[in-house]
Amino acid sequence: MHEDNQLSVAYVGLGSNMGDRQAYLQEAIHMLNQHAGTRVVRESSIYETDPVGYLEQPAYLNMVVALETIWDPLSLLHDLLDMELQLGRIRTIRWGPRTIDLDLLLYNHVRMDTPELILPHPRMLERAFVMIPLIEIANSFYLKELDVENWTASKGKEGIKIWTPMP
Ligand code: GSY
Repeated sequence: MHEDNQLSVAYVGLGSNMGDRQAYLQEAIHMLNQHAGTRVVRESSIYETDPVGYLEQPAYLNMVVALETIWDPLSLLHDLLDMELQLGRIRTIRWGPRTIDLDLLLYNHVRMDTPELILPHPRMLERAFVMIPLIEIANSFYLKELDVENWTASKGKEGIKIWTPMP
């Protein structure tokens, strides 16, 4: 828990490309809200995105949520890893398919670099599937140090589209 009991703001990236992808995203949001001391305060749209990195895998659904939490960054990270396990995430191929991926992207204005956790997330600026939903919901206060204007000008939205479930 945070020493001063203050609420912190964290942004978490969600991704799924196995099974009922939307149900995994919804279940993850439910688990975050059920977790004592944490609540989801904003949700981006859901995007369907072409796989990045390891290409021989199905398309992902990606989104970003904003949390208010009493937990410090490492406790929150451990809780996210725990939720991934509960949702059936098995780490086989490093960049391979997964039921759910929960990435801690930003935590207040914290900058840290430890073997366990790097903040802001070290690869987020290379990933349109993170940045597009993040920019949709993030308070500019949390983005200003990330040179987002430059990012928006230089990157396309190729392979990323708003996802609408089949009726
Ligand atoms: O980093 C998260 C897992 N992941 C993703 C993802 O969430 N979305 C897309 N589009 N490609 C990805 N490649 C990996 S690994």
